[in-house]
Amino acid sequence: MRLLTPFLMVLLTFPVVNTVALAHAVVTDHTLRIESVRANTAKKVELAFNSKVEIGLSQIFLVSKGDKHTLLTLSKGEKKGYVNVDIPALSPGDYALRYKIFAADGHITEDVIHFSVKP
Ligand SMILES: [Cu+2]
Repeated sequence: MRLLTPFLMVLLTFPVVNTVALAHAVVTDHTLRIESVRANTAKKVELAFNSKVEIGLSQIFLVSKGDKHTLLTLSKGEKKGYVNVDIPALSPGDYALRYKIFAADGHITEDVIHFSVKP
């Protein structure tokens, strides 16, 4: 029993950890993958999450050259878990969206999506 206990703990912990991880808001799709962002043209990008998102508690920053962060405006997307973000007109170059998404379950997910603006 002494030896078995650690094994049982591992077996019991794994499914629980898995379930919790699945409950977090994770980007499953976003329109930046499909369409490119044109230079000097403001654009609305839709991000799809696998969980209901609390818009008011979530933040998306535009990261530009020199690690400059700009807070972007978010709005509710058409479907559950969809968030629209307004990307301002940008000059050609490499950018990223750094997001902190607050899921309905109270967890925060942070990640970065890279994209480039073509001339
Ligand atoms: Cu969670």
